[in-house]
Amino acid sequence: MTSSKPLSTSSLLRLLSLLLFLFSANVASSSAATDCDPDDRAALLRVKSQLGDPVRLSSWQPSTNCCAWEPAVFCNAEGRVTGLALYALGELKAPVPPALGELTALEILQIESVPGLSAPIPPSFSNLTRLRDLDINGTSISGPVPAFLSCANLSTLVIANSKLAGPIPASLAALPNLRYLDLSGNMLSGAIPPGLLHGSFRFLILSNNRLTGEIPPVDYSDVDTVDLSRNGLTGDPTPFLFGITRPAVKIDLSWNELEFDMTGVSFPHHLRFLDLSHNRITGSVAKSLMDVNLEHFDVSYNELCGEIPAGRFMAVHGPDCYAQNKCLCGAPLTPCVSGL
Ligand SMILES: *[C@@H]1O[C@H](CO)[C@@H](O)[C@H](O)[C@H]1NC(C)=O
Ligand SMILES: *[C@@H]1O[C@H](CO)[C@@H](O)[C@H](O)[C@H]1NC(C)=O
Ligand SMILES: CC(=O)N[C@H]1CO[C@H](CO)[C@@H](O)[C@@H]1O
Repeated sequence: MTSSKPLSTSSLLRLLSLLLFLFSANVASSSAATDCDPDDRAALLRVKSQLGDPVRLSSWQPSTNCCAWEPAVFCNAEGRVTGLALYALGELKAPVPPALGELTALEILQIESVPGLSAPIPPSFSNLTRLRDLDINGTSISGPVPAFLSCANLSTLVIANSKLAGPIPASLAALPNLRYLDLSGNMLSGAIPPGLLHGSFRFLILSNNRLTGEIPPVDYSDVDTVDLSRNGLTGDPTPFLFGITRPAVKIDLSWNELEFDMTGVSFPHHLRFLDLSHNRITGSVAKSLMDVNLEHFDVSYNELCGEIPAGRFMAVHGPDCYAQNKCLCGAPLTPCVSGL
């Protein structure tokens, strides 16, 4: 009998890619022949104790090789812990263990479906300078998206001096290697810190939280996916959408409280996925969308009005993309009344 939720398909895929990455990067450790680093073992035992000694971590015993502990510790050839996946830990009630920040060789940290895990992300995480992938999903962690995940001071500087060319150097962030940040399905609140999308980010997923405030503008980033859906974000995100030099391929801002006039917005041609549904967008559907080859497009549940632009890539979008707006007309909806 277990009270743990089964992992979602996406979680399983992420876990599989984690295993593949760690396996291919560190074949030497696959036999778990290397004994683990004593400091890392001590840190892991503190993590276990800070979690309240869950039964699921019963293989985590002193004087055993921590590289073989389940679930799921991964080491490199030197026995340093480079990956940790904590999931399905059963019923526990504990804050995020600060001792995780002592695992300074960590490259991938994944915590999934641990609803009893609460409290803010501890400041000790700023010591995880080698972290490439931070994935905390389906927990009760609260508080802000930590400022140490961004390089706020530098982005302020870049915005102030628009002559400065090139991406924000990620080396100035506390976690310069961070590329994949998924903090979806938690209880994070407050505003998204400015400078969060620094040079090395590829994926930023903050969906299903309680984030508020405006989406901060971005000057330079190589991000592929931005999913900020299902929060309470407000304001006009268009400076954000177009600040990105190499525009994100997937942008999901659905289920927020965004308010802007879409009429003159020029959407980047690289977009493949754009979901702006369930917001408070006004004006008419932007003509620039005719030139964007979107595989997924949704502006339903907004306050748009007027004739839907026709031609080029617009033809593939069905009526559902436009449902529940103020007064949209034209294909694929009903023809506009002449004189409108
Ligand atoms: C980071 O690690 C150093 C050295 O172990 C420690 O002194 C410091 O308190 C840690 N920082 C945080 C924020 O925990
Ligand atoms: C960023 O700016 C704040 C206040 O403006 C300052 O206290 C802090 O030390 C700065 N951080 C860095 C890393 O420069
Ligand atoms: C990527 C991923 O695993 N996302 C999941 C995060 O948690 C929410 C709800 O807790 C799921 O719906 C997502 O699929």
